Amino acid sequence: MVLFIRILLALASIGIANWTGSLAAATEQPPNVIYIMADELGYYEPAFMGNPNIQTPNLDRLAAEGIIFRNMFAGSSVCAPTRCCFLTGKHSGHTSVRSNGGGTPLRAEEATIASMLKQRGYATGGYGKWGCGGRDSTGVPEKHGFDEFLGYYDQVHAHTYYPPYLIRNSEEVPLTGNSGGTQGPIYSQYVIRDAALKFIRQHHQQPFFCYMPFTPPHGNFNIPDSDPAWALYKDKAWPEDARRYAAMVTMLDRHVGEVLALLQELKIDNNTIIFFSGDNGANDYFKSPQAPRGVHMGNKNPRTGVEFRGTKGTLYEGGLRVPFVARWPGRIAPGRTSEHLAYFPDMLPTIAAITGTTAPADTDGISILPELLGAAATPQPKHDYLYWEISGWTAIRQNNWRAVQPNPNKPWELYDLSQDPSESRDLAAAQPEILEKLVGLARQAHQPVREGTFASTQRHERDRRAKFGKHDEAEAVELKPKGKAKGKATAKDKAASQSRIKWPAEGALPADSMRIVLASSENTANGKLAVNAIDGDPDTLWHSRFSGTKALPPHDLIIDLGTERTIQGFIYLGRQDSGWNGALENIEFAVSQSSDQFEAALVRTTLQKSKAPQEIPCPATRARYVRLRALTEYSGNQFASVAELGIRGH
Ligand SMILES: [Ca+2]
Ligand SMILES: [Ca+2]
Repeated sequence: MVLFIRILLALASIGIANWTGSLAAATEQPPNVIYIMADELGYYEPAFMGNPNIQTPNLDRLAAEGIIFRNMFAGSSVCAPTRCCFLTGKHSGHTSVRSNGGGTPLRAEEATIASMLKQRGYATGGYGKWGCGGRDSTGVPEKHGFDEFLGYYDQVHAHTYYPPYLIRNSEEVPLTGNSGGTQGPIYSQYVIRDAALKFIRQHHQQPFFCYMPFTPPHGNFNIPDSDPAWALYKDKAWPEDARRYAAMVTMLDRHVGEVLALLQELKIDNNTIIFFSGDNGANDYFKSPQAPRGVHMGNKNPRTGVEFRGTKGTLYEGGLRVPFVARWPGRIAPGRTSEHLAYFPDMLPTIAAITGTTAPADTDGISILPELLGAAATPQPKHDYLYWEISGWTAIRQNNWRAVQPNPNKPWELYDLSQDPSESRDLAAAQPEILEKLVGLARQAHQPVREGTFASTQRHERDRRAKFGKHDEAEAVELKPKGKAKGKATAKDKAASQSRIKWPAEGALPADSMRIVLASSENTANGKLAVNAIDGDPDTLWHSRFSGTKALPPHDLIIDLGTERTIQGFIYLGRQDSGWNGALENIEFAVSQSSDQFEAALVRTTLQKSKAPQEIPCPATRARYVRLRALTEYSGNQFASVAELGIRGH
């Protein structure tokens, strides 16, 4: 009899495990999914990871009732890129948001966890820091599957907990009396937390996805003195910021507790899976000669003293390790830990498997559902490798081997993490074959970035000024580059160009029938947007990104002609001011019936160094989309700029 029951149990577990595509379909209602992501919480900072300084009783309970992943890695080591990996299921060699400028957009057509779940009828809400597209860009959350997103779209806006307003679905929600900075009457995290709880309450009778990329404990390190968490730390012998930071983590923990209590009150506890994680590696905050890895030591094991090398912003282990727990009563056995190597791109396929949804095909993640359920009958598939890139860094991990290149001009380093978890002994010279294999895989993993675009940056820049309470000022002095803005048309330039250039060019398709579908990058900081290349104004220009992380060639502009046309060529107008930065030299011109797949170029040519319009014919071809690819330019830099691009055809 006992044996019979064992067999039944085994069969049941096989059944569950094999249902990865239809786990949810087997239940009456697909499970709710909650993902809470703390901004900056380091690997060893929650108490359940051993931290002696910071109290996190609710997270400890979450961990005790669920599973801890001890080898969960962020998608990237800074805010915006890591969120893009999470939302799209892609690693950072394939994502559209690899710059951490604050508002770099997802492309219009990109699927996210939320847009995937919309197809399954989920209510979708997001509360906190978006970071994947400023207002009026192709990347805003409400165009990527979120019914509601309340919080900060741009990361600079999020650098105050007292903003004059938050954003809800691209509209401003005033926080009356706030004027940015470090104090004010309304603390934004309370507003964001309230909205998240309200969303869960409103949608608890239907399947919902609630994404909470909460901003604490990211700096500014501000928490109201009236918050109960402050009392726990205000008298500690740490610098004030370190005390504020600890209080912010404990406040965040309390907010997690409120979510747990609400699930119980609504009786949806058993049909809701909650994930909790950090967003990037620890930052050694508040370090000093006495505390070289920071006061709270997010990358130093408090029991053994073993350290992870690096911090947020680097691609050593310490830049990428995040605390991670998942809890799903009745499904995930309590009190487990996992050593499985996983990272943020895995979350989209995991949530697809949990909810019985079909994931988009072009992702890099592997569902961790087998590991979550712990069903021995279904082994957890493993990654061949995990890949990261950010700001010139590249890193790749395969099992225990890890190769890192801190920038393209430095040699690759190689570490055996099974012997050397702190990455202190470079084995590049001793193990050249292993290194060569990893570097080859890393090269294959990288694709040039293709960012989304802004229709206008006015409201986006306003949000960035709101950090200082200067949103209503026409221009924010703090955000402008010092000195004369390069590439900006002077009155003299303008008069000259207006007398010289006739635009639109004769025989070109009307500019208002065209639409930018993507730019590999655009320099939003001074308004050199991709839309400027087709706005009919010779005095406005598109420039590849040079503020913050410089974007490297090839630089692409892809344009939708609105309908299929017979394309006969294009007319390029270089920048009309006195500058030459980005003036195109070698280019390729390709056409396609789809916006994301182009055959071989119809034309490869060298443009002239000239301010005059240049006419480039191509064999007449039917297509709806065109792509201009800039390979080299005349200033000796690696930019691209275009004042106008006309398409010849009918
Ligand atoms: Ca962060
Ligand atoms: Ca223009």
